Amino acid sequence: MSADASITLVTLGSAFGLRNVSPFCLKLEMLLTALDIPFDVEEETDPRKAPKGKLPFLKVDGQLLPDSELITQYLDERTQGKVYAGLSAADQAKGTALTRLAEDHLYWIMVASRWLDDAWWPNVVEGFFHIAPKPIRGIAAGMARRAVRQTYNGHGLGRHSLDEQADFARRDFAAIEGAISEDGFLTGSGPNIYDFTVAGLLAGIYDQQPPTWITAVAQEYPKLKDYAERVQDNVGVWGREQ
Ligand SMILES: N[C@@H](CCC(=O)N[C@@H](CS)C(=O)NCC(=O)O)C(=O)O
Repeated sequence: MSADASITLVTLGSAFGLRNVSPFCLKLEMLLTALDIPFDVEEETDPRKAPKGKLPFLKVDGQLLPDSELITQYLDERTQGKVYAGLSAADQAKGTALTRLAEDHLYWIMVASRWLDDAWWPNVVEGFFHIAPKPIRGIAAGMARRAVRQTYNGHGLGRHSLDEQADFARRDFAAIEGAISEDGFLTGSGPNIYDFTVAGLLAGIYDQQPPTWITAVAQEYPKLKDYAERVQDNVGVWGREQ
């Protein structure tokens, strides 16, 4: 793929007051913008149409690249190392650990706070399934909800009480807060891929409308909200509807 190949980012659309409802999609939108790479955005409501059944994916001159982390590696190669430029081995180790915390742990608690709370569930049906024909909307939504519950239980988090899940989230938030440097970012004096990952997730947690229970837990960490705002402001890409 040539370095000037045209790029389309295929993302989930808007829902819950969020312009970009997926943290993985928002991360790549931030990264492409920060790298100054021109790109188009295409919305896809059905992740099953993605090469690995998850969004985002990238279209590069007709070729489909799945997975935000693999896409990040591709963008690093395409820009001759700009994604990780200036980051020491220690920075990258810290960033990778925080990425795993955000994407493989905290993300799932956020998903559960949307999908598995009976009081919030109607927002998911409205936000994600409004395009399904009315007669099958409830069935399609119910099947997807069962799959999320199964995944959450398989992860292990779903086997804990709500109070315990909230405390897991608190420890994640506290870890991120403790990782923010004096310069206001995770590593270095400006935002980079690791900030896009973490702040992209926090943006959805703070700005989702109506708030879920994890939003209330996150409000206990005002410095994190400031951090998420700082990253979005710095790159000029916001998760919420402006
Ligand atoms: N590891 C993937 C995760 C992407 C992901 O989980 N995307 C969600 C939307 S936020 C999705 O497509 N879920 C659909 C499904 O799991 O069926 C990445 O980094 O791109």
